[in-house]
Amino acid sequence: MDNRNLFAALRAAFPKNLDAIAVETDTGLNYSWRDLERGTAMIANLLQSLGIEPGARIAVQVEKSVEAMMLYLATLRAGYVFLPLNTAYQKAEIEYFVGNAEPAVVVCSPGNFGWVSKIAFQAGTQHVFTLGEDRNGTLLQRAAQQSDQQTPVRSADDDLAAILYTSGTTGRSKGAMLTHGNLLSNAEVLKDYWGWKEGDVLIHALPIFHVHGLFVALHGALLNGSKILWFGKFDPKKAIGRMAEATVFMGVPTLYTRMLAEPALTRAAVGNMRLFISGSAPLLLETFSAWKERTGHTILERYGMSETIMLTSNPYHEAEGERRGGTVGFPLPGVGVRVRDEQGKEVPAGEIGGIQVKGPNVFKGYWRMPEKTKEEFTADGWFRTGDVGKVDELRYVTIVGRSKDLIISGGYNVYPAEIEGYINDMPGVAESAVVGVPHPDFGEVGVAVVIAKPGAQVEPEQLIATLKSQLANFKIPKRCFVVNELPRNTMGKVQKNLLREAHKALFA
Ligand code: MLC
Ligand code: AMP
Repeated sequence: MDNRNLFAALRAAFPKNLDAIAVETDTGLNYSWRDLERGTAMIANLLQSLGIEPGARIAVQVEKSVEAMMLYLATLRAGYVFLPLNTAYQKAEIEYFVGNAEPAVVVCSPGNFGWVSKIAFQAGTQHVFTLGEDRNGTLLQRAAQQSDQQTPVRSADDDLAAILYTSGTTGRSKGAMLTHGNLLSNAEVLKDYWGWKEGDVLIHALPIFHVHGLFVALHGALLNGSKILWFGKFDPKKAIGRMAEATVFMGVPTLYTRMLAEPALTRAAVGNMRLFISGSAPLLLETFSAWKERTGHTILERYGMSETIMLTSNPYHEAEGERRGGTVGFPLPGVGVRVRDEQGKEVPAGEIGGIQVKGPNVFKGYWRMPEKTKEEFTADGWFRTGDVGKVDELRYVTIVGRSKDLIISGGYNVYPAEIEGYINDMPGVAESAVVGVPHPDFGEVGVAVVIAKPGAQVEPEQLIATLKSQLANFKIPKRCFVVNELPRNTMGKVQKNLLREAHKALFA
């Protein structure tokens, strides 16, 4: 059997000269390929020295750093399962993920050790380490005592590599289980499809706890042995400032609109660039066109999700077709995409329905939720994405909406049902509805519409402040309205479309 361990495949693509620079950070640090090789070996040895079972989960909530990336690679290398967590998550959110995943190891920021370790120990986790932004914390102290030699474990396509929590179509967060085969096959397809070549340099400006920054961007560069210009946090001025030395950029639409607001974004500034990729949220035609006008580059939009990694992409090579704004391109090679109506019947080309997907990229199921997993697949084995769209005669896929009640804000997913749950628990609140409305910076943001209990007084500012103390900041509705009633249909269901319509110009 071939070793399908993802780390082993990425390692095999390192350049011959291990002393060349692999990562250059915005704080002026340089890491060679040898540093990545040695650092990941030492962390992998540390994990293996803990005596934990193969397949154990390593949950990680730390600020972005090259060492955090190495921790991800070391987890793969040692045969464990990486569980990344958004740094914005607060106590209740972490309690749920850690309780559900039962990780053997939790790694958190030094400043959060108090509350995170308490949650972890209560969930039965035996090992809690810290990792700070500046190469500080107990993880690296302990890893420093380990050997820098380690043989990557052997993995089969079906072995778990990562679990990403996502709310999918409804309800509580579910852990999407991704295998070495899912991640490696997708990375291999994209390397070819996006024309990665010698000399490419990637600007990495996304967080590394979701599909886009952790998998698509990182695997892309590493599988090509390409240097990474590393940004701890996205800064439009600084990103543009490095483009003369880079060739590939990946971002969510907010990153593109923020760069467009910079006068420094000129044709000359991007003269060395080969490819701009957008995804995770709809790219407005307006942004697509403005980018082309200003830079001469046609942004390549692609479509993906936690459960499937990348499933469609606009073409890189002109011979395969043009990059069409407003579409997410073609199903990737080896990936099946089809559109079905509500009865599960095939719809004609160009007609709208539910997007379904099948292929080596599709996840293994939701962690410890076989019933939920079954619900999301059709009888003939296709995964229901929860996105609504069409495939035209030329095979271009267009997403027109979502059947899942989901807001995508600056590339992060916000589930109205979760926010409504918190609001409804507040004293004085009878009921609430959270809807997404257009926003010039984040694309879409949440707005809460709330009904107070008879005789009770609900203050919007107070409500928002309470939510801020409970939930990740990007989930907080940007506005709150207290009203007497919510629009309902004859079945009594809240008509969110009418609320969206009523508030659509709030941030225009
Ligand atoms: C930050 N804020 C947001 C927000 N990000 N509000 C709504 N939506 C967001 N995405 C708010 C904070 O709550 C805070 O408000 C204020 O903005 C400043 O916070 P910040 O952290 O300093 O913001 P900033 O650094 O400007 O972050 C914006 C951003 C970031 C766009 C750079 O959100 C980001 O990196 N987004 C990328 C997400 C991503 O990688 N998605 C990929 C998912 S993978 P206050 O009120 O508290 O001050 C996926 C699959 C696929 O979807 O296909 O790729
Ligand atoms: P996540 O759960 O974070 O993986 O989010 C996945 C969802 O993001 C998909 O189901 C889509 O709704 C959305 N998405 C990703 N890429 C695009 C895109 N290019 N255009 C529109 N929506 C997208």
